[in-house]
Amino acid sequence: MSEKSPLRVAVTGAAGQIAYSLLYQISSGYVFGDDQPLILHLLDITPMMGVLNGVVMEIQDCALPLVRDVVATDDPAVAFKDIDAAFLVGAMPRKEGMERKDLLAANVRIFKVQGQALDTHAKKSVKVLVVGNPANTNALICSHFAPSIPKENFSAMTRLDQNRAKAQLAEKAKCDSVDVKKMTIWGNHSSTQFPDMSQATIKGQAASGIINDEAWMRDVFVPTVQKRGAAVIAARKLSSAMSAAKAASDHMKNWFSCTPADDWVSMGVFSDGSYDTPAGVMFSFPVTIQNGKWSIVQGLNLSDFAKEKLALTGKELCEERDEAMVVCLA
Ligand code: NAX
Repeated sequence: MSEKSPLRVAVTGAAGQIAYSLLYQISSGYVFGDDQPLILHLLDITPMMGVLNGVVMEIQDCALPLVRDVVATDDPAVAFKDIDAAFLVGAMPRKEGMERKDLLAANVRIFKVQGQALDTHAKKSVKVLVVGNPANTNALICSHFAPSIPKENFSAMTRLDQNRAKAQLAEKAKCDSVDVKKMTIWGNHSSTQFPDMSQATIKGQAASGIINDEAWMRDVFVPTVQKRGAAVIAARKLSSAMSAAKAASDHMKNWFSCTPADDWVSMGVFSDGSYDTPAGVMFSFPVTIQNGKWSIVQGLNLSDFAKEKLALTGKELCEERDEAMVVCLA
């Protein structure tokens, strides 16, 4: 059988800590398949080119059978040339004394430039996953400045939150996380996100019936998932990296193929107003994927508690969008 032609896969923030785990997972075949050759396009900022060179040396030293070439650059035009997939991980980190507003403004500028470069240089079929924070609003801005690429080709990562939630449910129910399905993260990848276990199943049975502890769900489960990132920083003195890379890999793996018949995944995607969410923001929904195309799961019953949480996280996303647009148009 003839070999598949290589996929061009861009990773930004390629000298950073998430990329350090992510690059191996992509290169090993986990994401795009173990018969899919790859050309890696690695982007970072100019001062990081020395470090990035070290990462390229390590990729070479892995002698990975699927990696056919590596392009390392500080120029988005080169990084995004003819790419099929983009993991936009690179972002400005929060520095001491920095207000949330300043962080948003700095990142909006980065994602405006990257959106413009994707528009000009990437394939129109490119699938773009934004990991760098604030991920949902960065994805929105990126898409806004790449009008020739369909809006459904942009998404923001909430898969880490979904994976964290599955792990918490599995621990509580004394099962494996693979037994937990249909776990939903609604809204923003921030502390306003709503991890919703009401539709989740454990070995095919309703998780809420198995756990049967409403107070635990509200007072332990939801805040634990919402604050897990901060708990990892407190323990590791560094933010989540291995688990973030795994989640980014899971997200893109499903997006390039499908979701199993008995499961769905959570992705930040363009809201069409489903479930009374604000249309036009990047809102995390439960989605199913067929042949590389996602659709929002419809017809779920939401409790008043859930509706309240969705309204709160939707309001935050609208505020972020409005602030971001002011920066972009300035
Ligand atoms: P690091 O600081 O280790 O790496 C970030 C890299 O991005 C650095 O090498 C930096 O030079 C590079 N960079 C900065 N500006 C760039 C630009 N304009 N173009 C290309 N590269 C650029 O951070 P890391 O731990 O890897 O985290 C990366 C991002 O992921 C952060 O914004 C972080 O907040 C976000 N996260 C998002 C998560 C999610 O679930 N959506 C979870 C994990 C993580 O916190």
